[in-house]
Amino acid sequence: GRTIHLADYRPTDFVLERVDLTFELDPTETKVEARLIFHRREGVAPSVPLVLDGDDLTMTSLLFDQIEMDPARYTATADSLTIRDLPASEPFEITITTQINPEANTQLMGLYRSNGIYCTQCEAEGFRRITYFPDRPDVLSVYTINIIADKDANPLLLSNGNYLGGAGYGEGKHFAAWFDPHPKPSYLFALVAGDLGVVEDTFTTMSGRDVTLKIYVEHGKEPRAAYAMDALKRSMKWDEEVFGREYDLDIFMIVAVSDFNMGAMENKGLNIFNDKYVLADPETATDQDYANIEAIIAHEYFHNWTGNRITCRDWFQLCLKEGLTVYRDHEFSADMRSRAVKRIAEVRHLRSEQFPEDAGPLAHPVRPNTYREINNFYTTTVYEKGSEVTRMIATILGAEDFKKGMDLYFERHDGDAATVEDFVKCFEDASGKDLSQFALWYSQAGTPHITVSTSYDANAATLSLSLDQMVPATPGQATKEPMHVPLSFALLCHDGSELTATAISGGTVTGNVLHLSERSQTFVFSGVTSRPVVSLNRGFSAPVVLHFNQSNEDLAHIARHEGDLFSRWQAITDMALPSLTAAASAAAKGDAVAVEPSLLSSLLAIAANEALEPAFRAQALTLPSESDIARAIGKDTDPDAIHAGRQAVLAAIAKAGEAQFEALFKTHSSSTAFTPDAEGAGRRALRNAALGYLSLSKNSPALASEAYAKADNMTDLAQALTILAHRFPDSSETAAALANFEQRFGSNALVLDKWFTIQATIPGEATLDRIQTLMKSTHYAASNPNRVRALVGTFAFSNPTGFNRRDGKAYHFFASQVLEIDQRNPQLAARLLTALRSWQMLEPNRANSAREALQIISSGSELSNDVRDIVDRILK
Ligand code: B3K
Ligand code: ZN
Repeated sequence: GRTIHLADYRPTDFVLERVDLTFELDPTETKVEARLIFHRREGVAPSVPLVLDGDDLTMTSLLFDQIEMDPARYTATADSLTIRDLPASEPFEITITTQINPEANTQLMGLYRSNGIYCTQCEAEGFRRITYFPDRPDVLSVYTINIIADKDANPLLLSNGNYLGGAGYGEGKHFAAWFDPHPKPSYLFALVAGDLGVVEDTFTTMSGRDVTLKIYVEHGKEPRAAYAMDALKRSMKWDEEVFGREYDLDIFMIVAVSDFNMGAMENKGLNIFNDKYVLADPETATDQDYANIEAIIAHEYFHNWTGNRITCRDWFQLCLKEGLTVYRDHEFSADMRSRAVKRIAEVRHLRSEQFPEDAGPLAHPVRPNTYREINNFYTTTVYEKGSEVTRMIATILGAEDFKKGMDLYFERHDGDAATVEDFVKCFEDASGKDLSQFALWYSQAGTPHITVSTSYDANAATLSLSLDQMVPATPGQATKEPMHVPLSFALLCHDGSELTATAISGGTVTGNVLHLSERSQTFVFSGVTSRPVVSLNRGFSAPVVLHFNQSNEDLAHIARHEGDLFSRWQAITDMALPSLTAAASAAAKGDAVAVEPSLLSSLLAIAANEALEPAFRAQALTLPSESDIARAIGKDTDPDAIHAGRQAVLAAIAKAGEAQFEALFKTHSSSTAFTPDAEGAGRRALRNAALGYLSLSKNSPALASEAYAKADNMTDLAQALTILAHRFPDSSETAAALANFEQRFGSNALVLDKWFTIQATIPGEATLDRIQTLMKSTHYAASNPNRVRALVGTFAFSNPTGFNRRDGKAYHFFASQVLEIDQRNPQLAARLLTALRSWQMLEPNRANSAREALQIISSGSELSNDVRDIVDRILK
């Protein structure tokens, strides 16, 4: 694949006026007739040919204005169609017929068939696997779709927009026609056909229009779509209230399918979802599943405005729709649930997924400027860091001007294929602020590191806060400019109250936001009558790494008194990390592990504080992960030592808090009726955190085994099973529970995925064998992306000791899996491969083994463009 550059963008030579598609569906021989009306763009020379994208296509006919085209005038290959001698200015019609094989489409891009259901996935470049087309996001057109199929096998025929009508079509067939009045790019096209059950509802919009809502699922699973429907209605209402956005068609449909490369897809009026993010009931879904469903239903719905009505000019602008839409779904979940707890979860996720990406060989700007395979840029940098960048704009502008900027964006760019510059300009125009330095967040990769120090002058009653920023070099960007970093802060007095001080010099401070914009800056505050404790980057206002050596007393003070709950959690984390990294080096040397007493007391005080919500207390009790610790250590990491050290710290906490954990476990176990809301989820999280510690201090599977037996919802059941399997993998209790789980849920694919994941993440060397055995079980399905991710994916991403076993065998197993998966599904293979993105941080022996495994992949004979791109960048 060749490299595409942002700088090379230019509009198409031909304008696409209308699209008419007719599908004659057949499992292996589907016929697609595309009637496309074009005209030459003004100023384009008459000699310029029309070049359309294709991917693996077979053309069976080509008409020009309804008449068979002279073969001398065109060249068709599997991946392009070039047509010459076209009219200089008047519109013309091209009719292309292609034949495709949905059944054989294992890549799950374009039109494919899964479990008897025809469905499509066109973003980013899947439409070109259906027909030859100007398959790029800046080509907006109005579509009419006709679908012809076997009536018995496919009573349901769906596409975007509004239903026009349908009828019988002879020989057991029928047809349906759909029309989408909103011009859209090809990546938002969708088609679904098959036999599915449906849940129906209606939503009345703010202007009083009734919208029909339909969620299609496999027959028998309708009751499990109720929560998704509820989440959809709440999303529609929220987008009206918070962003003033109203839905724009008469019908909104969601279809759940079981083979899907990602979470879901925002096709206009016809979202297609991985069924994992639709189906839920208490017996089969965990609280995390419910939260994910709520967030992803919202995300895809919100795309209707941020993505569909306003789309991207080119794929470099992907963050324009993704970062913004993630920001919107984060805000939605924060409003539906606990804002602080949601923020903590977001930051944990950002640090564990995006920070490593930004610090390793796959680092790229939020808006990349080159790519070889666009599918590899649906990354946590584009999505999650993209969301953080939007959040910073809101922080810098304040709520009111941010809202004005969003309104202006919707007003100015509705119907456009826009750019990041267009977006930023709206906020500049709405606020009068200059965001040119801020815009570096889109173009400079790497997580800024900010070093902080304070000095207090009692005589002058001033506090100086010195900040230095450093953005590390990243691939292709050796040197960096200083960024505009908005840091929310508080100065806390002895009694915990907030001090209002005046910034007298050093830089701009607006409200409680300090604007760092130079490499080095010292802010001086006056009127500071006693030494305050500085709480910096409240609410995680900027996605940066802070180096701020605060004393344990100061951190404990923040943990006790901060009004911002996020910062209280952060203080606990900052106290814990030094203990955890010290524990890792002690474990490596075989020394005893010591735990800072102030950490224990702060942690247990928060856990016991009934004034705090249970979900927050559970977050505080969940220490930084092994990969967080590895990142804090930074180089030459030994996953076994990190694991052993962390376990020792957990054991010390478990011992110190045993009585308290017993009490917590009891109070929060009392059976109240299950509700999937944040409050119920919080109680279960605290209870299960306590259970984890108790199982450690008692060093026995008995409690978890009992909890497993008594569980009346999937959250408690899966947590109990996880504790059993991860802490007592060889116990008879664990074997019994795993067998019971398999027997109870063997026929439910989504629940069985949990069974695979729990086993794939058992720490230690032995897990590789277990995984290889599980792959041979009849439950394993290499063709199902969810199953592959549940077993191979979680092993590579979430099992540091198992995956990084000393002898390198797991890397080699992984390499063979990546090569094998690449044969059928390159996107899935490439995504899995990113699990090795931080290999250079490992101690030399493991790093060498990892490199060997990468070289094996790299020398694979038939690598996809997807895997080729990732392996080349990781090895570079
Ligand atoms: N826009 C899709 C992702 C498409 C991924 C293509 N490889 C889902 C989403 O972000 O909402
Ligand atoms: Zn999205």
